[in-house]
Amino acid sequence: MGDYRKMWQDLGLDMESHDQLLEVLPPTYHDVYLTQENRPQVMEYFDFVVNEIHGLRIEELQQHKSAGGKVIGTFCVFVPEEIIRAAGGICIGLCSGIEIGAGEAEKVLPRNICPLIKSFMGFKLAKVCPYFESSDMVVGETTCDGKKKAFEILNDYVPVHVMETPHMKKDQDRKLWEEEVKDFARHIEGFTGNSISAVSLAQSVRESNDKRRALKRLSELRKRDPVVISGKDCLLIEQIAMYDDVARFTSKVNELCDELEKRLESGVGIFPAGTPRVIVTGTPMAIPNWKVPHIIESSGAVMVAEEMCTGMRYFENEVSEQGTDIDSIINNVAERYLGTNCAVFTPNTGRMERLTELVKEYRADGVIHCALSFCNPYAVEANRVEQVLRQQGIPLLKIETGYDQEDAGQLKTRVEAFVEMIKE
Ligand code: BJ8
Repeated sequence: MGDYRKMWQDLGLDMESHDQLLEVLPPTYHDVYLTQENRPQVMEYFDFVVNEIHGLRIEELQQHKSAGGKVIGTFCVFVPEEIIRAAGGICIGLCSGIEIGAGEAEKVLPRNICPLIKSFMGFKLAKVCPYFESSDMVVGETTCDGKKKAFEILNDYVPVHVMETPHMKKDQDRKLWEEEVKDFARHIEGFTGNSISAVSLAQSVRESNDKRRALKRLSELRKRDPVVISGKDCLLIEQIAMYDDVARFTSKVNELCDELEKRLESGVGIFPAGTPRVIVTGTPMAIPNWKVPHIIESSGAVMVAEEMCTGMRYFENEVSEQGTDIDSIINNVAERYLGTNCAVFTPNTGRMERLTELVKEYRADGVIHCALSFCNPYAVEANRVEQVLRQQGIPLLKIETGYDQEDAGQLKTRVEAFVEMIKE
């Protein structure tokens, strides 16, 4: 990575804490990613993006801001990125996948709270994230209680706009959500000073759909045996999707798929044929949370799909490209996002149905349900997942964990036992 110290200082980062963060990431990345054998060549691009995670992309954001553009940070796949880009903004998924600034966060939050929430508060209060410090505004949502209340506190440090997300999918919820998306569009127009036209929104919808289609194409390639790409690499790509330039990212994912298709023709796999295949479901795994995937893929199994927001929920559904007037395009956007099977919905039967379909489509031998500690929606919904999978005779392992490495040994023992069981 080049020398970006001046840029970080200008952003107001706490340089000492930031240096500590930068010392942790490269060895972890090396151990988890760069030790994999026979990786596709195009993964070099994604390695480069991670290497430059606080460098080049931040520089791009600063250039955008210098030209009068806005950067808008988000924490949930419910926030329609199309609308932000249609108003000339850049949408950045703020990561929150590492335990950092916990001491600072615990000054304003309870100790026992989901690590994702503690992480984003810690990032902001400890001033270690250049994405956060580049964000002119953050968009929150009323998905879970912890986030909803934490956004009130976050608003003391950065302007926060909160979208009210429904918790059911009845007709009145759809209407509420459509209105909420329209209100969001108005808010973004006011904030950026740019109006959203049918043309700009349609263009933005097409770009996001192209990105989704590229990720879907990659996902389809994972159905084969032997698998052509590791689940860890796919998770990384899904994490990078949240903050990279949309057109560049899409073209790199398609380039990767071209390479993988050639590998398929010549029968080259990344794991031997017959390696036990698992689907991971649960809370999102924000960058650099690779703990459980790394354990899975170093315990004799391969992840073939992620039924989570850093996974299929991010790219499975497209926005309909049928409408031509602004109202119908916004309604199409709202409709697409309401298809997200987040555990904050009740009931959330769509998730169970999709999960069992995925097990068949991806010929999975088992499912690993992974919830972040203190995440009530997913921890409680694990019961419904278990019930449905048991009825269908699909093996399940349930894990609850945080961002620290203290339980890594114990988790590895449990995952290894599960892999042995599904092998039989
Ligand atoms: S659409 S999964 S990205 S809300 S892990 S903060 S739920 S206590 S992240 Fe999520 Fe949107 Fe749903 Fe997806 Fe709360 Fe649970 Fe923490 Fe969570």
